Amino acid sequence: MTVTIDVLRPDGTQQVCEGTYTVRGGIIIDAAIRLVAPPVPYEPESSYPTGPSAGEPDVDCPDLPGPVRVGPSDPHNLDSDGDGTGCEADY
Ligand SMILES: [Ca+2]
Repeated sequence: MTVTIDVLRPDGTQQVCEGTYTVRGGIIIDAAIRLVAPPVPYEPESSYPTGPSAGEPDVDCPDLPGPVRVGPSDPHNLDSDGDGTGCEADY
């Protein structure tokens, strides 16, 4: 039996493992599981609050208390370096 396992570790990183279980008589008698992808750091941007939506009047960084998550659309042009987080430090 071939399996793929998504592992969410206690520190917030994610791993993907896959491998083969050998089952005989309803009992797992052997398992060969290996790591497929290295740990992916938990998306730090998700700890920021979501930025203003496109429907609001124009918002600039001084109007906000700190960094915000803007996503790829960035309707208020708050993300100068395009990494998905607006108003990081340079305002
Ligand atoms: Ca940015």
